[in-house]
Amino acid sequence: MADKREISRIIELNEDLINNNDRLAGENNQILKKHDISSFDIVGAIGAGKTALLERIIEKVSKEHQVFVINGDVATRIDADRIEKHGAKSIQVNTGRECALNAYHISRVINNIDLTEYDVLFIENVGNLICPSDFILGATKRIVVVSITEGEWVIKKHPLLFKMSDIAVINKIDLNDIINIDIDEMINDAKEINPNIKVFTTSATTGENIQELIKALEI
Ligand SMILES: Nc1nc2c(ncn2[C@@H]2O[C@H](COP(=O)(O)OP(=O)(O)OP(=O)(O)O)[C@@H](O)[C@H]2O)c(=O)[nH]1
Ligand SMILES: [Mg+2]
Repeated sequence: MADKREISRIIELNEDLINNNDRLAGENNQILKKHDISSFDIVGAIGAGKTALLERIIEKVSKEHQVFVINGDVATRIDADRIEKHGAKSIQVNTGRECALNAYHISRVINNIDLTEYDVLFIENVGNLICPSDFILGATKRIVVVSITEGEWVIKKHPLLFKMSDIAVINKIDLNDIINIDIDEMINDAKEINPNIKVFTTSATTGENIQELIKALEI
């Protein structure tokens, strides 16, 4: 078992990691601002519909905006391939054993593409409602996505990401005829955790409320 000194060294290393991440995230934010790029970090549960929502958003905005997407995924490039079919450029970052993207991943990408070609950046994080809360990435706004199929308590159970986000999306509302949960209760949970958060209930399948969500992005 680790002794007290070893434990405090581990805590210090962890704090260093988070401090370095925050510094790099600040640099990312400056670079993106310098290029006038609106940037969004999308976090959320596995399979909640992050990529499907991005597909719908990109379909609607890609005539007016040049969009770049960074897709975080443990192992595949499935999401990046999906995105590229909808009129945006995309790069997949495979995180392997890490359960979230960090600012270093984003720094490597944005320092290796021609940012003058884009005015909107979406970063889809690895599907996870816990790990991304430790690592800010440098995007201007954070969007947290859950869906009604994760159960009506999913927001209450993961308050941290809702505290840190500007927009919350409750997706897959088209399935509520079958699931039959109290969606208003989920909206209240998000507002109770973060009174400033904007909440949207959407269906990436039917397109319901996607336009309203796009309006809230203010791109
Ligand atoms: N019925 C319904 N299905 C949806 C909706 N949004 C996404 N799906 C389906 O849910 C599954 C997961 O969607 P994705 O967009 O891959 O979800 P994700 O959050 O990007 O998943 P990961 O990147 O793997 O974490 C797919 O089969 C989608 O077609 C929705 O609004 N309604
Ligand atoms: Mg995805």
